[in-house]
Amino acid sequence: NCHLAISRGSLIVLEGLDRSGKSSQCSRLVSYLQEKGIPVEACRFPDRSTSVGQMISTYLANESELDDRTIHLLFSANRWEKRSLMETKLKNGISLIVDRYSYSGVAFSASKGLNIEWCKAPEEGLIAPDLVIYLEIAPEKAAERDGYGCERYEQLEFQRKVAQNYNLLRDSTWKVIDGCLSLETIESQVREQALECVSVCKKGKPLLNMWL
Ligand code: NYM
Ligand code: MG
Repeated sequence: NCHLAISRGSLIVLEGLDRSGKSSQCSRLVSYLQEKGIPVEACRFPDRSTSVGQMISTYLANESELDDRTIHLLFSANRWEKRSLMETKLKNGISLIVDRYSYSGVAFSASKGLNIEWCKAPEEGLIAPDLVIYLEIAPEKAAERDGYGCERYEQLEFQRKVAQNYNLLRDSTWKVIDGCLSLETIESQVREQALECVSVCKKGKPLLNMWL
């Protein structure tokens, strides 16, 4: 029979502290892959467009108070509500470039003193990224960039703890890039990692679930 298998897309996540440069690199990478004719879409967490996302956004703006575990589970639910759509896209050959994922979920919540294993538990069963690009920047350096906004968590002391928790989460899917390099240098390193990842996934690397 004539079965044309579509090679799957890659799940590529960018992580890092606030002001580490993730969002700019995500959009640059998406444009680059598009220019190369690779089917790709951008997404980000929190996805503030859903009703769960609006609760998160209100909380981040300090316009509501939520118990630490409650907001943790809302961030997780915000990924769960996108899981099946993400799987469909990946299986249809579309690569996803994601600005923050479960690592943000765990690193930020654990910085409030929640147990890290407890934080990881609700992420279990989400799609595991094929590649995590971590833009590493000293919290002090990030704080020098334009200052922080007025959202919750955007404070130097807190970001120091987040950096320590990110360190505990590093695994074999992570590629760490020095976030203090020029935008262009970072961009070319991101491109190189992403192209390699896309080609490995195309060759049939299986889609797996968290945690790995
Ligand atoms: N954040 C993000 C969490 O605390 N948990 C999560 O699961 C995710 C995805 O939200 N300071 C935090 C990290 C950021 C804040 O994200 C808003 P952004 O990328 O600045 O919109
Ligand atoms: Mg932010």
